[in-house]
Amino acid sequence: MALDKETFKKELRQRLRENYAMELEDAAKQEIFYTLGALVKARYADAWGDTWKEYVDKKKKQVYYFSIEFLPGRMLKNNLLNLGMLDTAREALAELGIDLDNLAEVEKDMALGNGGLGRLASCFMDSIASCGLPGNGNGIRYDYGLFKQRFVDGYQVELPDEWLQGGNIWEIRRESKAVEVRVGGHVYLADNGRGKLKPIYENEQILRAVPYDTGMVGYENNVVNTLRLWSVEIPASEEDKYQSIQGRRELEDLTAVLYPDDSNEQGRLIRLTQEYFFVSAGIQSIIRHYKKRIQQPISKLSEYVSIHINDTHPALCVPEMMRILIDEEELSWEQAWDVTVKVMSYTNHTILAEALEKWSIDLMKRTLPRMYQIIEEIDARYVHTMQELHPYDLVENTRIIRDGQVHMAHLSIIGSHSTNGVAKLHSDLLKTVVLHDFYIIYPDRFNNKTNGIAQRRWSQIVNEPMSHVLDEAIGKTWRKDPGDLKLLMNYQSDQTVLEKLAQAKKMNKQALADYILETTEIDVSADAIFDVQIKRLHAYKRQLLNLLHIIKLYQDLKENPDLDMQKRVFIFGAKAAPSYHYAKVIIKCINEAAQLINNDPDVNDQIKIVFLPNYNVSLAEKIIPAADVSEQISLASKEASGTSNMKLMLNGAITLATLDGANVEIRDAVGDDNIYIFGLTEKEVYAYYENQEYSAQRMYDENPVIRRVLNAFIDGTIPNIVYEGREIFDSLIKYNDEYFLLRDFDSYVKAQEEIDKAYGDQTFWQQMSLINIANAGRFSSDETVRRYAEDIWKVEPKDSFVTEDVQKVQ
Ligand code: T68
Repeated sequence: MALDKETFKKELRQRLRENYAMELEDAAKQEIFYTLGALVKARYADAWGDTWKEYVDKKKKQVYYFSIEFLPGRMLKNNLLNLGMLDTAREALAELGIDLDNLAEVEKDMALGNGGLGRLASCFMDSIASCGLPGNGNGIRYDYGLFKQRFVDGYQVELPDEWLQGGNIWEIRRESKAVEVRVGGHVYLADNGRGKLKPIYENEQILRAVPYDTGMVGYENNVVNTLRLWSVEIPASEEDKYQSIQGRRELEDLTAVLYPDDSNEQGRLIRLTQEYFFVSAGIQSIIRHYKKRIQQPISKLSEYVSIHINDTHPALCVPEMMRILIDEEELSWEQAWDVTVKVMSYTNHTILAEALEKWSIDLMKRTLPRMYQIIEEIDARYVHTMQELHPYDLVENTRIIRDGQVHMAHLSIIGSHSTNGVAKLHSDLLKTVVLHDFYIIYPDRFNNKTNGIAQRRWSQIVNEPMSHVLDEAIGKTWRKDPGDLKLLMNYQSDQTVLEKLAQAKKMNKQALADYILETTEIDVSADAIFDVQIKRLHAYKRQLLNLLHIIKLYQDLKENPDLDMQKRVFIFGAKAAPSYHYAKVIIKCINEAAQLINNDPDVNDQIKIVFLPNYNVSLAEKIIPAADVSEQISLASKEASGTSNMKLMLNGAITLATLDGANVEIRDAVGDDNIYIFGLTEKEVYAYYENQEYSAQRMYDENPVIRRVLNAFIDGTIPNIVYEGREIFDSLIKYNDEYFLLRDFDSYVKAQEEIDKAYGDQTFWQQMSLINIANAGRFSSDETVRRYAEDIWKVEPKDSFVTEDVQKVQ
């Protein structure tokens, strides 16, 4: 049933009266927001129930996406858009004197993730629902999301993210679906009286896992899937054991905080327990549902259920499934293994060796004794089978338990039927380098699924000015089918369209400039090039290379204030893991360089640095539509894919990139003339590793520009970084520049100079920008999840959901 403006207003008023006993005119922003949230939730409640009922009635195969991180950001506008209510709500609210965008700011970001990995999981949730695919998320409901970042004296300071304060309107606590998870203690095997062994648990701790469900609303298709997040509680039966406040705290802390790890594993007990907690709770609830509602033999599980292991954090899915099938369902090991491998699939998101997860045997045994027993058995059987077929070294290198550690990637590959990388280059590197030994053993298990983004959010919601220009030029079909953005290619030389796109960009830049002024007191001109690098702070992502180039420009300008160049604003957004010292040093240096440059009258506002604090999904939504240049400058081979590159391209930014991750595919999509590529290729990087002939010292000695730039870090040019500057200098010279910044410096500077020139020719620039937008459709996560669904999960979309259901929603 269509919701017209008048009904919308009436319902909003009515609900406000019911819930807050007040009139709209007296209500605070918060109260209106919560009321609107409840109204929206009510609009999809039936569809949510119906979707689930249909999956059950038709016994449809469902996929469960297990991820220790989900990063949805704010959900109000996304839900409004997907329900086909965004325009109605905006206009109706305006008539009541309320600005929707302003109201939407009340919602706290749901930031249960660090970066790309968690955001990808949320883009997938949106796309799975929007493609009408039967799929659900399974994760942890952290009480505190990723820390809030502030800068004090240029240093990063971390504050708790109290996102649940004030309540979360989207979730539903499902008491009746709680399950128990057992950790710690001892386990031994005894006869079960029927000729089989069963595990006997002693002194174990019982945790109660309570699910909170959030509806994942599909785009105008009446499908609402479920994101299930688990929270820990003390079971009633165990209350007596937790009489001390301290004991209760320890237990309740299990789901209190998200590990701000990014790529460096810290190997902490609580993290391992977190991993088991959400895996065990999730799998138990899947099996319970299967037995109760699907009622098929457990040996047929893989015909109805697919489980995806997003990075290795949920790798315990493999032994936990084995535990349930063997210990509880009493399958034989062989039967259970057959089912498990068919059900599981795994995505790898990194090639950095230090980020590959490993746990010490000792910790695993103490924390999860039954898991360890099962992993040991999987490992022993793997070795036994493979040693007949392959050389000793190959088997030793690929086994799960090695050098006193449990290798989670090995467990994931051996225990699943599919392992994929997240961009073509990354998937190739997995096969040829990182997981080469596994590729020899299981060639058929390896495949590529290039990442994608939820394009509706990253265009329609965040960039309305551009969306309207697109509607006018190519019609509205691109909103449902991003492939239709291609139609824009017909307007490459259409001055009117180019001009309108440029105006939209200018509006977005002005809005960002206003935000920058308000939050940082830095005054930037919307006429300058907005040059953007937004991503987690990590040495391999090379924010430092960006800074080195800025320092060079600064020195050039000091020497020649009349230098002929475009105005530029360098915009950064990045959090460093709290324990990642070097990343924090880089933040400090960027902030001090900003102080210096932004306040030096000689520079005359030609260049500015803006480091916006607390980069998160909502801030990305402000920055991305306003970007002219997208910095994707990781050392080739290190970035698995990247996804901000796709979001920026979709919003018409020109990519400045190394041939790394998905940048390679962006280059293929737009052609060499519409992207700026620089730096070593991945092959050249590997060649350096092999012949070890790289000398940063030599680059410093022989290249006066590099020398002058690096000296700025230690000679007082950049003030207030006595220790930090030295550390940066040493990392590049004394420790030989692990990420080849100096080797790529000249070609980076050259690419930047070309960008400067290109921006001077506005028509040329606008054409490049248009070509980028037109070719972004292939990076839609709709397409990505369809590939997963067909090739890996074998789940099928809801039949004919398009036409009838769109009408139903209206
Ligand atoms: C990212 N990985 C990749 N990891 O770096 C990025 N790691 O190239 C890719 O586009 C993205 O995944 C999606 O595939 C991460 O974001 C983490 O955040 C992480 C968190 C905990 C432990 C290890």
